[in-house]
Amino acid sequence: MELYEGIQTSKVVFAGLDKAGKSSIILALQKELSQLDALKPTRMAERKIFNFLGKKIASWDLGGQERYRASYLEDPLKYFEETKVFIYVVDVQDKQRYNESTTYFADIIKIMQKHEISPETYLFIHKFDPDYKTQLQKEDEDHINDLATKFKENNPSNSKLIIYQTSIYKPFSITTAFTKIVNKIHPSEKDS
Ligand SMILES: Nc1nc2c(ncn2[C@@H]2O[C@H](COP(=O)(O)OP(=O)(O)OP(=O)(O)O)[C@@H](O)[C@H]2O)c(=O)[nH]1
Ligand SMILES: [Mg+2]
Repeated sequence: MELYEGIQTSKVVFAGLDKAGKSSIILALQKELSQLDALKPTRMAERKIFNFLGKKIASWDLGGQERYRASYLEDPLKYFEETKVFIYVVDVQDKQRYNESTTYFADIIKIMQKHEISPETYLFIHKFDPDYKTQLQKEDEDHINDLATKFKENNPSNSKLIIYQTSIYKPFSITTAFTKIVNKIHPSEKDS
């Protein structure tokens, strides 16, 4: 647990390529969707503290531009130490960069393993917009399944990779996923 003003917070790291939608997802979790239009590419790591279901969350939004990616991998403890939850975001509509994205994911997993950091790990297959979903061809569905398989292969066998399909055009998809995630790290008394 991290301490912030003496209060315990759970560190949740968001990573993924640039433009994957990480900062948008965080705005959705903060119920600040009106700020979406003003979003700019994130420079390095942006930390925010917010409440979700009455729990304090410290989100670390790791800007995904190439030059920043290298610096997280070079100084992993600074960014990944004490991570409770690791959420990797991939843009499902950016097929050209599926490989680049799985490679970056694998790099982060490897470096966390090396430092014995083992957060709960999730994959958000993002930009799964309602209209995108209806236009999906069988071929696209196969690609997405392959993508999920590739991510799973790059995740250490001892931790399960849970996958959610999300879209800012369906904010509920984001808050539902995050509710499950938060409930898992903070089980209510009756569950524990
Ligand atoms: N169609 C669609 N676009 C989205 C969705 N989520 C985010 N976007 C758009 O994708 C673009 C990039 O979003 P950001 O949230 O800034 O992406 P990011 O991952 O934070 O990017 P970096 O900060 O550069 O790492 C913006 O134009 C968003 O409006 C989504 O679910 N569907
Ligand atoms: Mg960003």
